[in-house]
Amino acid sequence: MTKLTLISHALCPYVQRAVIALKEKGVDFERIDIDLSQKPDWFLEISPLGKVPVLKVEDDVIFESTVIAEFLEDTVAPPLHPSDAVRRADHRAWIEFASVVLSDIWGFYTATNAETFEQKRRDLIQRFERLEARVKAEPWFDGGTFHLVDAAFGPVFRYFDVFDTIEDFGILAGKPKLARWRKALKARASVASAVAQDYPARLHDFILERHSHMSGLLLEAA
Ligand SMILES: N[C@@H](CCC(=O)N[C@@H](CS)C(=O)NCC(=O)O)C(=O)O
Repeated sequence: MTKLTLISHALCPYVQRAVIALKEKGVDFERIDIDLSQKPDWFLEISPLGKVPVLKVEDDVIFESTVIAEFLEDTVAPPLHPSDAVRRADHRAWIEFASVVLSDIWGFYTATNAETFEQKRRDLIQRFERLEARVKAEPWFDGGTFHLVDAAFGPVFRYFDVFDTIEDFGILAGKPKLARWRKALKARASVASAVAQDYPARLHDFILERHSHMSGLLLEAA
């Protein structure tokens, strides 16, 4: 058996993608969470960009969540990409879209003033309108089969479980397919177990530490 070790962080959405893919493929792996504010020397030595996730395959190192997922796709059944080349390319493109949404979400909760916060909120509304037009949500992105693209969006919707406890920001409102898909993702074992039980409390603390506009809203809601 090849020994797989995933170098991770408790909150990282990109780590979650890799964890979901590993779990969907039923692969045994060891997870090591590190403190990204104090990166260990051994981690900096093996991670060219200083980022998680990193997958160690025995003594080899694979970095970048998308590349890790593609490596698993190349090496372990069942396939989580469509067999048709055009559909597969489409799924890969929407995984890129998920990365842009994650970056928008970061901009949203770290915005330091109300104007930027509102602009980021509007950007997110537009992104999710685009997504609503594409997904099938029956119950997954492209119908009845769970794919890697679903793994990429699980961590996206998880943010909103925490944001919703602060305020309804109206970002996902009026998007019935996204609501259906979000519910299915939340209930999927691989997605649910990609983070620890204390994830919501940790994300609350992480947002508070940003001293952002959302930190203020969180304090008001508490
Ligand atoms: N493009 C990378 C993004 C990974 C990423 O941004 N990881 C963050 C945590 S969520 C990180 O390690 N940040 C540490 C840093 O940038 O110093 C991927 O898909 O794996």
